[in-house]
Amino acid sequence: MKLLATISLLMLITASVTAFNKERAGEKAPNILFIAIDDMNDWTGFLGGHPQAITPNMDKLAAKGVNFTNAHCSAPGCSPSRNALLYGVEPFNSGLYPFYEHAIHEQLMDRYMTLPRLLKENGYNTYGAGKIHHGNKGDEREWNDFFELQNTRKEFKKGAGYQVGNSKKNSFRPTVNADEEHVDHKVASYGIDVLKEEHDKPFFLAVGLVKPHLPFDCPERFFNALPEKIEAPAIWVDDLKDIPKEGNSFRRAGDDKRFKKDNAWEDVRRAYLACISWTDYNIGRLLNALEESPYADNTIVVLWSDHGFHLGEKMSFKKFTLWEEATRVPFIIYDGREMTHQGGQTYSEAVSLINIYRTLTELSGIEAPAYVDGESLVPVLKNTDQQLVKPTITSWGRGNYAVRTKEWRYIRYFDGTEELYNHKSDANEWYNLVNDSKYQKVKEDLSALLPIQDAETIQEYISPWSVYGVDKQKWKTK
Ligand SMILES: [Ca+2]
Ligand SMILES: [Ca+2]
Repeated sequence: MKLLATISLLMLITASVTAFNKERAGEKAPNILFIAIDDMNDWTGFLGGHPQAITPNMDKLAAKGVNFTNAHCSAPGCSPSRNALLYGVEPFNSGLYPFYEHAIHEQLMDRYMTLPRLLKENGYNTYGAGKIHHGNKGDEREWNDFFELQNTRKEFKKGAGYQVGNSKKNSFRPTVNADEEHVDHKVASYGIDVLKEEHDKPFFLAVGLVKPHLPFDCPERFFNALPEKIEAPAIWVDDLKDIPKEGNSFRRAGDDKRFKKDNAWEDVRRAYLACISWTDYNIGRLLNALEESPYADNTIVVLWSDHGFHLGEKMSFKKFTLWEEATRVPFIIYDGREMTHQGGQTYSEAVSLINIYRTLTELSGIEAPAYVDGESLVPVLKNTDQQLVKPTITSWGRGNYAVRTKEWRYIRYFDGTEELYNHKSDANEWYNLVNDSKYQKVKEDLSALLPIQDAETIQEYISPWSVYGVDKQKWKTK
């Protein structure tokens, strides 16, 4: 019975996948420059998450586009975040909560239509480079051309700095290699080359940068450009006392302890800020190439990061939590045609990256498959007073959800424990208000926004290393 239901659902989806192949992007359809960033939190100039961040190029883009200052990922991990965004389905509807090996895409491609593939099948030439999906592999169903990275694990020569033992990943040292030898330089250069070509069809150019993901290494001048003293984020020692057991289990407490013992937090934060500046530098190269190209006035730029990052807040390092540090992301849309808005606007209502799919299909005049989650942000691009209809939800494992509004964050774990934070009075999410009787109505209203049903976790091809901080059984059960 269950199998039959699954088969008929698949047939329904397959039917809808083929139905809109008739649609074609017209000659006037805009080009799209899609910039994917890995692990960048709000430590940028245009989001103000760290006062010493140096990001002039992204700041410039934010100043002429719409800067979504309260944007959140569908999941605070590379693989589930990117699967949600590119397939257009929330983890609680797809069952794609954890990390997956590359082989999962074969079955997902049968089930869903990815955004690049939809564009390719509807009149776009699609070009990709670097980390778009989790993993760096191209697929000819999605891409006319894809620049796959070779030797991404190549060992760089390193300058002085902090490193955990011999760990290649937990390294926070500058490189002494030439810019051109770095992955993100190559990925951006590929994008620049595409922008220099003549295009007879609209193009979708996806550039996937791999920094500021660990290891936090990049050319030394980006380390040197930072002030001598790096400020710590706001951290309160008693913050954890009102957090339920499940929330605590997501934290990367061991890293925090190690960095404290090694007196290394400042070095770690400096290296992270340096890698953000290096990423910004490569984005600047790309945006300059766009400005100098014939496509400057007919290209939509979408810039996003797959999730945020803790750098000591809540005594945690990395991502994989349902708190603000891990879910908030840079997200900018700039429409070079200036048909939709005047530019230089901010949007401070909560918004999810799940909305990128429907936004880009609307802007390119192609119908999104009916099953695609989220809603188009085109009304917001036209008028930033516009309210969205759908809630902004982040999933981390089946049954664990956060919902963000302009004022609130509400978290509910699979065992029913909860957190509630008021962002007007408590931007650091220090004071869990869930047991305060004054806010029971708020809590109930927010709780009603969470998914009523959630898909079973797809068990095949789960990466063995996908379950950071989470008991593996919890991916399987509620
Ligand atoms: Ca990531
Ligand atoms: Ca607290």
